[in-house]
Amino acid sequence: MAYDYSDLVQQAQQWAQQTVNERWLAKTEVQVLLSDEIQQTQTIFTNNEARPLVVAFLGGTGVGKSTLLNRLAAKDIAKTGVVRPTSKEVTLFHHKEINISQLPEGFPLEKIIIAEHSEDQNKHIIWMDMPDFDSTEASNQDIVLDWLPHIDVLIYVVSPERYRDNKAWQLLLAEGGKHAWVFVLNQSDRAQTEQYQDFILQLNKAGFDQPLVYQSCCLADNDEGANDEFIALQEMMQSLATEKTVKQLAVRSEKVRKQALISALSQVKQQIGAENSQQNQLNDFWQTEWHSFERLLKEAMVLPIQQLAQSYATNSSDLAKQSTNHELWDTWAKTRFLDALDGLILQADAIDLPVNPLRLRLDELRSNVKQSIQDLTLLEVRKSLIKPGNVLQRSVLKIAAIAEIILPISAMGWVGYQAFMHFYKSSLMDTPQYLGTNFAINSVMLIAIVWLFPYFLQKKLQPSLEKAAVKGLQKGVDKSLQKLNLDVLASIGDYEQQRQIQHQQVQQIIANCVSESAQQIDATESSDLTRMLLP
Ligand SMILES: Nc1nc2c(ncn2[C@@H]2O[C@H](COP(=O)(O)OP(=O)(O)O)[C@@H](O)[C@H]2O)c(=O)[nH]1
Ligand SMILES: [Mg+2]
Repeated sequence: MAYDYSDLVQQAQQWAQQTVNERWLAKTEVQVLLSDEIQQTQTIFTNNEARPLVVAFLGGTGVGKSTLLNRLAAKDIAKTGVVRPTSKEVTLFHHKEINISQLPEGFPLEKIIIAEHSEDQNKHIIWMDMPDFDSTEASNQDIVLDWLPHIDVLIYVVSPERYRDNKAWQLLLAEGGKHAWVFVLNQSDRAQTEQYQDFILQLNKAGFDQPLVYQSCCLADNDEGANDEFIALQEMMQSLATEKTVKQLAVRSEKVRKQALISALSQVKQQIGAENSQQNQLNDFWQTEWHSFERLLKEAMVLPIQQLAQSYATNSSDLAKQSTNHELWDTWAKTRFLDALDGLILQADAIDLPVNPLRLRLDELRSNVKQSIQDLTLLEVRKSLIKPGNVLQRSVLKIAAIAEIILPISAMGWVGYQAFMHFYKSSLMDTPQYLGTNFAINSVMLIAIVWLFPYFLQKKLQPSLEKAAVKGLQKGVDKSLQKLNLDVLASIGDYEQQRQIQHQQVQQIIANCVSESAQQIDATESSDLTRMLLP
């Protein structure tokens, strides 16, 4: 599907606005898409299909543009003069049946003179006289530039002395491809053959292989018979002013303008950085940055972790309050982390990536770091304080607790049984007697040992709360650092993904600009027309 130029401009500008809003690019970086030249999409005619050919005299001050238009009109419609700058306004000379319905917005009406005629031979042409392009008044140049997109054929008028060194020549070099050009060496009464030949040579150099160059002399009394091809120029333009030419030129100009849009878009596109993903490069860089940060931080955290563990162990209410005097994520840690992030941003800048959206994503992250570290470490401390020690420690403790009850009871039972049995047996035989002092001492010792052993075990194996808190804190710090690292990697991933999307979007608009089958100018059909165009 072929898009209209105005649609494409709209697409491009919408995209530009969005990239600015999302901080991918600065306003100044998309400025080229907002230039007058790109933005100019209106036409001066309501019906573009059957519009007349717009032909304008362009050139430096005093070369005779206004004189030429007056000669064409056979009356003084455009102001002429010898004082610089002469013409400050645009003069339009057109058939009364042509309806110039809507002049583009912002065109200063007081700078437009419109003269109508009823001559049929000029029915399909709007002739225009432009303000002097090299005049000292800057507004003159603006007017010319504003009108340029509405003009099909530029008649570049020069005088024998000056045809290369003025601003109009610069315009020809810069905008040559966008228009059809016809050249007039006016004031031929004062020209030398060499000047005419040199002018053609210069045009060859500018890219016109066979430029259409007419000489003219506008003196009322051309006594010396100076070269004057003005009538020929007029007739050539009249024969060319067909619907087909207008259409061909319009198609060509649209194509050229689309090309300009493509180059503006490509220029802006470069500002979004390399087309292929830079994620791996950023990730790698971040990993090295992260490793040194992590090592440094872990070394620096040994002491605060111990202090914090102590305070948790001695005063467990600190855990509930969520606040202690010891901060793990202190200003020092925060500054080191910000340094690491800044390093990443600098790296992105070094490989020509737009840094603002990356900074935006990282900013979001850095504001949450403290809270997230605090939450995670607190959770881990609680977990490890609830279940202090390791599995072996905890199972031995359990066994010891059971043994503390079972062992003394069994020992006492056994001692009681022995004492009873001995007393019973001896009473059956002769006189009942006790087991004696040795047995009593041994029994007391046995009971004491089986009672004390589990107690001792429990006492010794009881895990220290402080150690448990240290373990919890370390685990919490490890986990939150791991999470932090992953968060940064995710930010990089998201940034790169969005950057790729920006590329795809602008690439799509560029693809839309490539018009499918722009009508070519048929060279055999109109050689004059092809001579007017830069290849
Ligand atoms: N000798 C000579 N003077 C001319 C010719 N055409 C125009 N002039 C004079 O050049 C001066 C500037 O002409 P003008 O049409 O105002 O130039 P513009 O600034 O290009 O519009 C006027 O004094 C004209 O009379 C010409 O063919 N020969
Ligand atoms: Mg003038």
